[in-house]
Amino acid sequence: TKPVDVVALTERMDSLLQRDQNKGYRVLIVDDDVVTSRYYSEVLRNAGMTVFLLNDPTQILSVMTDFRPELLLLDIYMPLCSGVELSRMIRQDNSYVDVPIVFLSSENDMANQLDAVRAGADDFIMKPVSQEYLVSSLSTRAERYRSLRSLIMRDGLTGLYNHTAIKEHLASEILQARRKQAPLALAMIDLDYFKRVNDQYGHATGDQVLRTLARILRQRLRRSDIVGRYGGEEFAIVFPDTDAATARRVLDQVRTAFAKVSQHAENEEFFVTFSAGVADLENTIDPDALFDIADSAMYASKQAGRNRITL
Ligand code: GH3
Ligand code: MG
Ligand code: MG
Ligand code: MG
Repeated sequence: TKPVDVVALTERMDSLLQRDQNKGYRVLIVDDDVVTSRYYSEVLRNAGMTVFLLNDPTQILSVMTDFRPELLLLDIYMPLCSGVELSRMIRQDNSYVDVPIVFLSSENDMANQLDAVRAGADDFIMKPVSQEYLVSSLSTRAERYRSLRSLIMRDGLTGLYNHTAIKEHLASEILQARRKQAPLALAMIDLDYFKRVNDQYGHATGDQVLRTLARILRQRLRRSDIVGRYGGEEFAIVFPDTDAATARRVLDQVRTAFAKVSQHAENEEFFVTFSAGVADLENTIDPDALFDIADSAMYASKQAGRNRITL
């Protein structure tokens, strides 16, 4: 074996770390002071973060839905709504109970700092603050949030979004679609005769088939399409900016490709298909109802003989 080139390795690690530095953490700054907030947002941008600067705190909820911040940097004193009130309001929303909230303020009254912490803030940074301190303390929190989130929102077997995550995404995508007057489609997928796969080739082989389908979905769909494992051998896909007919066409190519994949168990080769149902906002704007409609369409595909997609 060749000796390890430590210098080259270190250099490669350095450049990797550099490139991944602050991995574009999405930071939402809410501050009524245009000048200072612009300064802080530049500091964070220069450190590689993605910053949304909001000077009007009353817009916060819709900005959060669209921008999905991984950290909030709040000012305390704002004319329309104080940072403490904002923090309290954000913490009431189930989707944001764990997003890090950091106050940046020249407030040095202990009682007010305490108020902020009681309202759910994770940290309180006093102005003026050094760039290095601000950047490191925010990126540490954003990073921890991102990795916790991915543990909570991802399915362990396939790496796709899990049931909770896909439902959350659907709800927020529906809101966005309505605001943009854009279409949106939802597909439900269920593998055909999957019990037989497990019975004939074993559970581990069944799991391998699930991972293969997950990979093909990721490869063939757009990055903006949101793919999740809804349950055991059921998958759900949210197609933003797409109507049901288009989603069906795209998914039909996936169906054809997947049916051709040669699956393996020991020395045996076999093939697996799936059935799917597609619904869009023409039918309903309620997330649960949309799931039900897509599910009924999927069931119709089963009834009609499987390996097909119903609209
Ligand atoms: P149908 O075409 O009607 O869908 O037939 P089916 O056999 O797929 O029936 P059904 O959807 O009711 O069966 C689901 C089966 O999927 C039951 C279970 O054995 C299997 N399954 C569910 N989750 C997993 C999993 O995580 N791993 C594996 N290997 N199998 C799973
Ligand atoms: Mg202010
Ligand atoms: Mg099933
Ligand atoms: Mg099935």
